[in-house]
Amino acid sequence: MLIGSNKIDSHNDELLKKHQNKFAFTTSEIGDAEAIIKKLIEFQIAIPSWALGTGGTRFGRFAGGGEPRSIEEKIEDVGLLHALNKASGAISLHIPWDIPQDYKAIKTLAGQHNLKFDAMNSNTFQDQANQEHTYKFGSLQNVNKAVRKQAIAHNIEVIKHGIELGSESLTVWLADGSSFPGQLNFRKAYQNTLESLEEIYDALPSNWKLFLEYKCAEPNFYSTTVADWGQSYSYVKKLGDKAQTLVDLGHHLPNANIEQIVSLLLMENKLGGFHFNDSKYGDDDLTAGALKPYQLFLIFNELVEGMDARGMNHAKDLGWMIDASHNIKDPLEDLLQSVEAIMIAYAQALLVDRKALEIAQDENDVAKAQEILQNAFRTDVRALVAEARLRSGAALNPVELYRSLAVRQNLIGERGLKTMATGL
Ligand code: PSV
Ligand code: MN
Ligand code: MN
Repeated sequence: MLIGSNKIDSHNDELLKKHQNKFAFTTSEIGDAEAIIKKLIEFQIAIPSWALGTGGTRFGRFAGGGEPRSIEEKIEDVGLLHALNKASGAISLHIPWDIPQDYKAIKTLAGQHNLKFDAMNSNTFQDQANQEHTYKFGSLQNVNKAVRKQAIAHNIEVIKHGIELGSESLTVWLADGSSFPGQLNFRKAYQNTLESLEEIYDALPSNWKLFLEYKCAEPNFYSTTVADWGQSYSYVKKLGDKAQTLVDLGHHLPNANIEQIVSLLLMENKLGGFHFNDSKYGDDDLTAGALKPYQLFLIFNELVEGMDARGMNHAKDLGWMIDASHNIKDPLEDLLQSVEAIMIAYAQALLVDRKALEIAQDENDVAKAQEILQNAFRTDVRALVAEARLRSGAALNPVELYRSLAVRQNLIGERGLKTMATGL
């Protein structure tokens, strides 16, 4: 299914008057709205191929219908999102869930939807049918050299697929760790992992990055070999300039101060990218901003401050991606909501009066500093985000248009009710 610009235009025409009133009020309240809108238009958030189908838990999976069955259909789904919001201009593939057969055809299809290929993701946490060695006791950390070699070779193969598609980064997330005390020699596991990562790093083209994602627990529940930002930092520091840490919001122990982690990684030039989601208990259960929008804002506040301090380009110098699971919502609606929440947090962070905040900090004026941050957070910036969409040819209200065009029903008509998407 394609969403033509005529559908978007007529949707926008209907909502225009109301939008213009809100937009006029918002701009009368804030300073340089034009600069913020320009940045919002440039900002793109990649969509992972595995988020397009209904996820599940170990207790079951409730398929939503019309889910993409192939890499082509996944590209088409991201194309739909991008047509609606013009802010989802990239797809992130996961090998071997997405094996590109015909690179040229896939690149052409992505080009037709104005999509780029974001980071490539390797998978050494599941055993595949034709695989020689099992990853039951880890992959890059494994005590058995043959297993490590197999996992290294897989990562190198993923890089090769990415080169063909024009991707420029590899994200490594490892399930490696241990489930019981005594199972693992931590030091040896670290050293094996480092050596394995070094081999993968050596296979990176010069313009590529390696992002090392950390996660505090799961699927191992005693230790994880890349468990937190300090551990990831320790590896990427040793690997070299092309290696950086990737922060997934759902991968921290409860109450971790993620905004401080972000600030320090940026300062060390070791922050590579982001996986956005929200959670109350663990990992990626919830839509970005669904539960802790203030935390999301505080993270963006540090990102904007830190990137500006280093003269970085917000849109280009870090990898931005959603990584959430969709158990009961329509994944496409959920992804539209996530992008909106991220844009709102970003716009609010751009609103922060940085000079005033610096003065308040230098004067230890704690109350004033809080006023400044909360003034920005409590500003309703939705009309600015909508205006950015309007100017880029997207829909003023993507979820509303998605529903009124009955996109899901159309996809079910095209693909059937019982589809099995690959993914987490
Ligand atoms: C597992 O926790 C995970 O959600 C990681 O966040 C990865 O980024 C993703 O799977 C895909 O491998
Ligand atoms: Mn992730
Ligand atoms: Mn995760």
